[in-house]
Amino acid sequence: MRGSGCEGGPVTPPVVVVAVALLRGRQLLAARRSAPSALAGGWELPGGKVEPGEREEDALVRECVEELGVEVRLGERVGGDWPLSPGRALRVWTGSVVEGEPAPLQDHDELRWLSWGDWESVGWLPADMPVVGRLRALVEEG
Ligand code: 9L3
Ligand code: MG
Repeated sequence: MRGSGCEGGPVTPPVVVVAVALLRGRQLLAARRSAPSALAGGWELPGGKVEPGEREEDALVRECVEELGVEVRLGERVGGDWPLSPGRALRVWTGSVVEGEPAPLQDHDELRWLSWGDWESVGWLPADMPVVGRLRALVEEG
């Protein structure tokens, strides 16, 4: 019965982290983490943990207000569950800024709109790297 969820022991629900690939034409917004120290200096697609009872898309819109100070409109999902660490999955949407100019308000110390040719020019966090690859294919398809 191992892994079937029938052992009766404590079950840790999988943690979902949501992130957004903000696009402006073919430019992609990359955010450099300043915290926690283990991730500092790594570049990511902005986002964060979904709170209990919160819809994933709502969490992502909230994270963009908190971290970047902008209102975003979400587009399509990019892939399915991207592995993050044991028990945690990353779910990604495309999006665009509908109000405001992104600023590094929380957990980031730099933001960069990467031109199409520069998408691989930053040191993406390991979890985000394959997402960026898939996203390029999606954007290229139009
Ligand atoms: N994470 C990885 N890639 C991303 C995001 C938004 C988050 N694009 C990882 C970093 C943290 C965890 O997920 O270990 C939770 O993210 P946050 O709530 O600290 O932003
Ligand atoms: Mg975050």
